[in-house]
Amino acid sequence: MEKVISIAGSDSTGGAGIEADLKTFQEYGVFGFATIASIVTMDPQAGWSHEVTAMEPALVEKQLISAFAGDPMDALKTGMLGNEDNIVQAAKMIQQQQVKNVVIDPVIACKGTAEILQPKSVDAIITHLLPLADVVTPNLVEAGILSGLGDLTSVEAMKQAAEKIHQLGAKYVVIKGGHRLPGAKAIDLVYDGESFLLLESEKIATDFNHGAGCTFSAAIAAGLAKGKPVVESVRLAKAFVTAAIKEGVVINPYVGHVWHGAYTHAQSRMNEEAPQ
Ligand code: PXL
Repeated sequence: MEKVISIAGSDSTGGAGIEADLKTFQEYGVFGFATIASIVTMDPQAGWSHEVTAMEPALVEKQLISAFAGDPMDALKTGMLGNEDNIVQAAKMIQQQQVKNVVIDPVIACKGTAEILQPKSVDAIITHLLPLADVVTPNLVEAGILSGLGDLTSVEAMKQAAEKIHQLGAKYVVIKGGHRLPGAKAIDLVYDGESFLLLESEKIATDFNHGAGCTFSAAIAAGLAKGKPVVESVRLAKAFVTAAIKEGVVINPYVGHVWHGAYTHAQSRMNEEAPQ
């Protein structure tokens, strides 16, 4: 069975982060491993603002050593790593283990807070992780920060950002235009250093899409682990996350999550009677 590891933050509400990744891996039928690098908490008393608490790098390293004790992983993805040391730690393990199919979700900004990583950590993502990335999956804000181009408001600007980010070492750059890009379509741009591919879908009118970014990159990693080529993995991940957004779930008065089981109709599973 294929094995995939997520090195990311925990979201106790179950929508984003490690929780999203493991649910997605399970839906893809690959075996999910995890290393918790940070814990993201949200405050209902303060407008659901997000706070990131990084785990101790030594504890991150111990988790990684545990996870990598067996046969090689078939894919790896990173998410909210919390600080510079944990970014370096993740990069060290990827290199030591010569991990293939590395998907870097450069989590810098999420909806709850415009920027949740310090500039030093952003530099560390650029220096240590992008050169190891088979695929990097920034949203529009993150692509603007990583490329140094700032606000991206058109497909043309996304293309320029993709070129810059590719120069930083990522083999495939997948920029998620999402709901932020003006216009009726949700446009993702895929760039492999030679040509641009635009993947378009209708924008879905919903506020219940927390976890979409994590789910998308986890789905790409799972597709790669199953031996699918990058572009096919991205296309399948887009279909997977689009279904998950369409069936978003209200969680509390502040947030609604994507439903990771939508694509596979997971809610209709395990309804049979127990064997006698
Ligand atoms: O969407 C970015 C993100 C990543 N990882 C974790 C999160 C969030 C946003 O809330 O909680 C754990």
